[in-house]
Amino acid sequence: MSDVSPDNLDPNALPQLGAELSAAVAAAADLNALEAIRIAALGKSGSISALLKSLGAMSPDERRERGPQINGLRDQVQAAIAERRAVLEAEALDAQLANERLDLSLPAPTRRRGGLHPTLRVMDEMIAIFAEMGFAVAEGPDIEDDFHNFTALNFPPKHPAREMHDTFFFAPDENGERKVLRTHTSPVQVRTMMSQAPPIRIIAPGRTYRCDSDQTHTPMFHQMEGLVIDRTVNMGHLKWTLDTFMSRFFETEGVTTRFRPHHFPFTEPSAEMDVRCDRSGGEIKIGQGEDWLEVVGCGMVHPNVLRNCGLDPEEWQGFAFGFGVDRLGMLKYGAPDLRDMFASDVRWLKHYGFSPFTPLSPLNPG
Ligand code: 2NM
Repeated sequence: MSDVSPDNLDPNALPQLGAELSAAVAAAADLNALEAIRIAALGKSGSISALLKSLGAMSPDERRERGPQINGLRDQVQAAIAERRAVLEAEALDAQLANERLDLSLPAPTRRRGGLHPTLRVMDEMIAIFAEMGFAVAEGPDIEDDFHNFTALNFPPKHPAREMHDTFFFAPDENGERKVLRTHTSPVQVRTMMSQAPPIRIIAPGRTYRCDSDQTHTPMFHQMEGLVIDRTVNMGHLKWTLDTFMSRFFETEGVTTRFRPHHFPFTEPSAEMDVRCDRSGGEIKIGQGEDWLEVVGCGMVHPNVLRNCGLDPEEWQGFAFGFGVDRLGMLKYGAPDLRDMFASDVRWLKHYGFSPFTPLSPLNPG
């Protein structure tokens, strides 16, 4: 390396050291080599650190001249290292991903039995109940565009749910369009309304994604939404459908429910439905007691949504609802923390999981 000790005042010494360090950084073959260069230049006794320390002993005039040069050199080398590190880290990740393979042909130990995850089981129970009421299952992609996830559903352009903290956005594609991980299963309803002639009676179960994590939120969770479109559908039909579903799901005759006014962009009027419950014993019991638990969002499909999906609101109307599958499953089977649902702890899965051969419910035995 060139001699740029603090007393070497050759005006070319600093640029030359910068060029040498940049070349060394660019040639660093791996992260260890890069770290060695960083320590030699910017570490406690590194060459640039020594220059920075020498500033203190300089006369004010000298410092005014040398200060910006030395700091500039430090910034230049730091930036070069950061850039090289990003490249090397990306290469290391690519190599790791290319090498990681799971051999699915390995024979499974015969005494260790798999089971159904509670979410899957709960989803099957729900589908069985709605199927009895004449609902078909509809599905759509997890990766959605802005139109199907937001615009068609009457979200105003600046609606907070579009913002980064709630929605997982992909990097923009060549047309500048940012795809999203769907934040609800409503885009499935949009796709159904746009591709099938009414009357429509569907449920849309599936994975949904929001940038959120605590005891009651996980970045991925499962939703089930429902949609009925016909010529004379009203809130009474909605209430009967949800009341009937809740009684059957919680296997208690006559679950008491109440509607509270609410707001969603895609329904008007909108409501949240609560079920009567009892929290006095430390756990939640559904269908009795003095407390209320919010379980479903719902409403009459907004005329703008119908129009956006090619339906004439003068001719067709409908109701829609949505709820969290994992959350309702936790309430039914008494698991306290939503995050445990996705932790893949074998002991937890054994406790809360289901044998594939247990009948679904008294209504639908196997
Ligand atoms: C909810 C609550 C209320 C809903 C609305 C629609 C559509 F597409 F018809 F506009 N799909 N789902 C809806 C309504 C979803 O989830 C809490």
